[in-house]
Amino acid sequence: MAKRRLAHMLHGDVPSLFEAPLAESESGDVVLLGVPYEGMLVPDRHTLYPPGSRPPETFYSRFGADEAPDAIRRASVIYSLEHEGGGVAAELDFVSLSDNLKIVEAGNHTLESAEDLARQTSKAGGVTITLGGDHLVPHPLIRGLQQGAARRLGVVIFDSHLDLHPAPPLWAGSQWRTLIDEGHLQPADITILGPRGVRQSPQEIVFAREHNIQVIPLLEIDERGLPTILSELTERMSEIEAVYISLDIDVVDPSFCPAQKYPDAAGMTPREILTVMRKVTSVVPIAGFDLCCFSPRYDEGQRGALLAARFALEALYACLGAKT
Ligand SMILES: [Mn+2]
Repeated sequence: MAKRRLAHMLHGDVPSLFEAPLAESESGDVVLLGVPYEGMLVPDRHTLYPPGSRPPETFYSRFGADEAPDAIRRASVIYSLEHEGGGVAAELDFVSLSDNLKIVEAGNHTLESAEDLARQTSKAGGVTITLGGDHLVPHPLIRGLQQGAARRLGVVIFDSHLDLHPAPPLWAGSQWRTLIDEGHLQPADITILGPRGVRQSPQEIVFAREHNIQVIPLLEIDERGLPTILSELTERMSEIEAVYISLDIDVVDPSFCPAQKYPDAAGMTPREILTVMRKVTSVVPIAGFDLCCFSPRYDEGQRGALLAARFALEALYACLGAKT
């Protein structure tokens, strides 16, 4: 019996995401990339560490999101497009992903080069699927996507936190506000699903309410039920031209994924998240997806990396709908 070999290696012992072919040009229906960026670390309200620094861990902060893209790629061979048939998806009536989408892996990028790549990709009509990195990562991606093809872009954010701080403008707690300030997003087109716990600040919810950003805490999903929330969400998105989905892994219950920068017990289940992704992208074409704040050094048996890869796979499924 012939031994199976990994089909596409990105660098060293790291395969490409889903073993997708490496990009020779940036054009594809779907461009997969990593942004192993973790910077502007904020250990307290008065100190900001520059990108690339490695401050000591504290009780309040975990690091290691810059190690996430390669860890997720390693786990993603479970979902390899090199399986017989090229990624035949049970959830899509056994359609082959590779036969219906040109999927390329563009490797790891800086914030700056990710923005360029997103611009070229959306200009060519493609979708970006990005492995972060901390939660600043959607900032350059959305900027680039909007520069390449300006659309009324809705954003569905899964996060335990609002990330609507006023300053500093470029860190993983202010990115949505900065995108609004820069004119790339309209506040009313933003929905934040899943906030819970006490790691919140009053000024963020004041800003959200004043600007009509839809915030749906996890408790509201529990009390009113996901089907009701989803029908209101899709109704609200009826005038949206495309949707960008941003998934902070800390929205997930840490029992499913312990490898989080800011864990908080009793979160969303993976299948709830997949259901929302599926429903939203069935009514609005997907423009891009990112998964952020995964820290592999806290993972157990690739449990979190496998889940992260599964979320990226769901985004890939959504791209089939965006194309047809
Ligand atoms: Mn968060």
